[in-house]
Amino acid sequence: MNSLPRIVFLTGASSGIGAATARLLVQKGHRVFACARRREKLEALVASLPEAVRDSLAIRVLDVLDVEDHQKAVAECVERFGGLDVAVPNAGLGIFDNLGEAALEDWHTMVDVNVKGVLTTLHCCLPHLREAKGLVVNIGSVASRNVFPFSGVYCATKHAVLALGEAIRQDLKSEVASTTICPGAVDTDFIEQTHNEDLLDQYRPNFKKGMHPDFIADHVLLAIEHRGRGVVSDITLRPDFL
Ligand code: NJP
Repeated sequence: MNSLPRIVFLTGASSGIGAATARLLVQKGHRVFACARRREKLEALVASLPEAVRDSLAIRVLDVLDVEDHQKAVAECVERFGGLDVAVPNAGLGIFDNLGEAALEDWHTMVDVNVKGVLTTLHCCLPHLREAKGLVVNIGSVASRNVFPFSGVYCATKHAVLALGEAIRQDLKSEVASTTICPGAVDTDFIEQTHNEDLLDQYRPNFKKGMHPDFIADHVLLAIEHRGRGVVSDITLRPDFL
């Protein structure tokens, strides 16, 4: 891996964990190519930074499901910053409902974004990561190892993310390292994707009491800055109240 600063390709940068990660990494001297669909949120992210570090953040509208545009975005990142050392395929969502009542479309959306989107980011970034002896920081979940009621398909997608991190470790270990961060509840917009009103009323207070997204960002930074000393393979982070 190159010496500091690292060049980071980040998805899901418009809110929550992704926005917190972009903000922290840039303030710590790294360069971040930050992608998401909502341009106005990405612009607000830039505006939230001190002027002196704004050049280290590039923003790019990207739907992670658009494979061709994903390839273009990665090429633009390399062109803009001169390489790519770290991929953080953070874009993801959970739509919670009873398995017997959920819409097939919602299952497909979760699989598409949380699994196929992550795989697309990885595939597009891999040649550059291999060249840089880089790092993938996946955002798994406590749902990567457990199954919770009303979130079975979400749990299945996050099991896949953890498996992918282990696959990177096994197949690419001399070239690319992998870290999977497995958080419990984080206070972001995440729960608002659920349309089942009863579950929303039940779950919202728990997510509100969840970890601050900055706490997750701190561990993305830790994984990146420890590269070269040892690999943080996976970390589970839980809120104080659990
Ligand atoms: O949620 P939120 P988090 N193409 O809703 C983006 C995991 N996690 O920060 O496109 C591109 O604030 C969306 O951007 P936009 C979770 O599974 C969370 O909590 O503009 N981007 C937004 O930036 C996920 O993997 C908790 O709408 C797409 C971002 O994804 C990660 O943390 C617990 C997209 C979602 O930001 C970040 O989620 C846990 C698409 N098609 C794991 N679809 C938690 N919050 O409690 C969505 O264990 N995005």
